[in-house]
Amino acid sequence: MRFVQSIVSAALLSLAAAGSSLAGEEDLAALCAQAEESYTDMFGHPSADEKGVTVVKMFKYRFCPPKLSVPVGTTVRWVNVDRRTSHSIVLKEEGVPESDRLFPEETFEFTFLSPGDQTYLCGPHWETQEMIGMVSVGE
Ligand SMILES: [Cu+2]
Repeated sequence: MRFVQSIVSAALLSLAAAGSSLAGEEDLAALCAQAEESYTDMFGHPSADEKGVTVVKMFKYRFCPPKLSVPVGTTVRWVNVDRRTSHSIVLKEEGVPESDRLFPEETFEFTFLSPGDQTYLCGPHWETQEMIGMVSVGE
């Protein structure tokens, strides 16, 4: 688990650094709009239409949205809306194994039952591309 803890420390530092760049946030907003377009192309409806889950898209080495606030008991569905790249989900604080590689249009779900900020990573891209996200789980 020591390796996982050290990658999470690096992830948190990266997340803090990313949040300090306003230009970066504007770029991310544009990128996430593209991610939503890709989602609609793939599934025929907006991601907000999914029932019973909150969707996070994986697109061009980013999570969209990168930070999410949800109540306890929420199921998050990560969806790969890239055309070629595969991604994975590492939920280190939850102690679950890394997901399988998710190819385009594939999904992974997790239900958050404990409150707190849960940082997560894309296994193949967190280090090289800073592909890192957070779910803030409320009481
Ligand atoms: Cu990835």
